[in-house]
Amino acid sequence: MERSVILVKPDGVQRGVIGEIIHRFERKGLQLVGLKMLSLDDALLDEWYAHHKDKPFFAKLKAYMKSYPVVAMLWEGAQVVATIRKMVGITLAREAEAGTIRGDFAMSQQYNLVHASENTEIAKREEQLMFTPSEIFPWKKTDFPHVYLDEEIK
Ligand code: 3AN
Repeated sequence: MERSVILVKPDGVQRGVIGEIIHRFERKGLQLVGLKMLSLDDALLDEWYAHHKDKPFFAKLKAYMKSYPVVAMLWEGAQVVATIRKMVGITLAREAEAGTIRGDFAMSQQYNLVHASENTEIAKREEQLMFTPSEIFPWKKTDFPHVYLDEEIK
């Protein structure tokens, strides 16, 4: 099944929404297969945000992402990358749809609480950058027969 990497960013850790974010994904029926707190460094951020390295906000973005620890999560589910992007909302948080994480809890373009893998290819790269194999737990979630049809999780 598909996996997506989520970071609760420094503002999300400071604002105390780690539990809220986990709660939303759990209630949705997604499966948590990796979870840790860490401080990001320049080497990881340069790879993580390589597509933003020429943007005017890159230096500020890096300084912000290093300012406090983040919480990294790996979530699994059918088409989970797109599902989570929808639940997170658009980058400019004050214009994000009500009912999304950013729409409900944030106002800023930079301080938008959470990072979510953009597509399945990026999700695979981010999983490898963020988690070692021993930090990933493919446990059997016994409620799946109540969450999915059999053919949806083949
Ligand atoms: P998203 O997180 O919605 O996928 P990206 O990948 O475009 O957004 O941007 C990555 C992060 O860079 C955002 N979450 C946000 O913190 C920051 N960012 C994006 N655009 C801007 C901007 N114009 N000014 C300041 N920070 C920005």
